[in-house]
Amino acid sequence: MAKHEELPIPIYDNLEQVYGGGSSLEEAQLRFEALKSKFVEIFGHAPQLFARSPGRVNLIGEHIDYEGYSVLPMAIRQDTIVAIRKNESEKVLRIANVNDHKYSICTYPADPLQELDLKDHKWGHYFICGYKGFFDYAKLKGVDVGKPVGLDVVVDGTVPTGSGLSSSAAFVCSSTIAIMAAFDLNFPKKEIAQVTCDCERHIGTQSGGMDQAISVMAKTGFAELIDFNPIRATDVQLPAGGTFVIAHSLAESQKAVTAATNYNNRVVECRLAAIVLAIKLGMKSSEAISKVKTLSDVEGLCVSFAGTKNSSDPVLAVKEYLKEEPYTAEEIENITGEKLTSFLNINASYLEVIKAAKHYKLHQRAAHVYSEAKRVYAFKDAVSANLSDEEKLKKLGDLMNDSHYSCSNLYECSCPELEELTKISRDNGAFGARLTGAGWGGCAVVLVKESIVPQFILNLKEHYYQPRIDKGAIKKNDLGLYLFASKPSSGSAIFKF
Ligand code: NG1
Ligand code: MG
Repeated sequence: MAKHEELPIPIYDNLEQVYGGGSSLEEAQLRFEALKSKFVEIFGHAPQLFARSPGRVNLIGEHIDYEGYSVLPMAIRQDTIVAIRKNESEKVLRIANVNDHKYSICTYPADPLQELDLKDHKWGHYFICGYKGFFDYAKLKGVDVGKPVGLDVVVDGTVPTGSGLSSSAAFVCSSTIAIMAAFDLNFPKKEIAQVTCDCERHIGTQSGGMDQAISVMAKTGFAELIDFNPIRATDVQLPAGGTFVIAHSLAESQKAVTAATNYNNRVVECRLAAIVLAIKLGMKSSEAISKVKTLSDVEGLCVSFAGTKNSSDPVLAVKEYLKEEPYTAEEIENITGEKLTSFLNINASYLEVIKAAKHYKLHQRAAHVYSEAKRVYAFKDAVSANLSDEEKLKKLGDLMNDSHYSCSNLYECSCPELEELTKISRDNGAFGARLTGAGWGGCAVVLVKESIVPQFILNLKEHYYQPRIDKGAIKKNDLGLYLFASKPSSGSAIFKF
């Protein structure tokens, strides 16, 4: 039998396989009907097909996917559905949203070579990421898709935006898959996971591939260990008796807008840390500059260094060779013998980072990445260890707490709201709590004993959310959008009815 990731995206003629039965199925039926009506209302004809992709919560392994290290997310039930129809008579892409108060219709030329105006960020840009990526990929595979035609599109997303639950990947993946299906094409999931990761970089964030990989390859009932180069997913069955609660800090993290000082800044800091470390470990600087892309590229060198110290811990090499005080650009250039602006001239977003950065915290960022990479494997090992479920849950909780402290202190991607929320969670009996996704706002993921979940949610409501409801930050009736228990749900799917 072909492996899960070798299979194409499943095509269904009903909603049951994805949305199950009972009230969630009824809810899904209503959503699809409303989406279809909206489509007919705007474009005057019914959609050809639908594609859906879920958001995700990352359980552990933060800010290490772009460094080549494995991560451990699970898909959530919230998703993005894209309804689509080819429109041969129009040469435009018309992208509408069921929530037209918040997202007004965007129009783009039907030209896969168009450049996105990143200074003028529009929600429809994420669809264009998928559009550009689809044509690039078809070309790469030697598939003739003919001349670009117009597309009519309506989007319905339920993943909260700017929350670290990857609404962006859910949107990019469902868009790319919808476009492929509209052109009667389908590819193995692992290829689509890679394509959609490349696609999303058109928005300007230099992301790793975690979000797209889990969105495309998720399976109901399992978290997945995602490896990169090549992309691979391994099922992880979580211990019984524990539930992951997702809680929004209500601080919105607008990653596409703050990239230069937050997300892309860390990507650049990691790259510089990797190059400097490689040079200190004996690599010629010209070789380090041309070959070393990620901290995982240097791990081999760290291990042979650490071997002389009788340990194989790259964190030791970081302690030995990267100073704790932040590096100035000049200090780094003295080590590399080349200007940052010359060797980071690989893409425009790196140059934006250099312009905005005062200094570079190489020691702290590398220490986070190497220690977090180890925690992912410790988490996976704890799940399959010979322990009682309760003991396993305690271990997982401890690892999640350690991951949070590392994100907060070494990677500095937390914020006061996430600190408060994770502390309240721990004080109210959680096994562990951590920020999830890029951070700087967005959600926390909390591991809670299943039997106390209702009480835990009440406590969080009282201590974290009520004061904010009182101040009018959110409406009481909307609380369920910001605070909910989550089970691992299924990945991308195409629907043709
Ligand atoms: P969020 O903020 O959830 O989109 C981002 C990246 C991931 C990963 C995490 C941090 C994108 C699309 N996703 O997730 O690849 O690096 O941050 O672990 O940029
Ligand atoms: Mg995102």
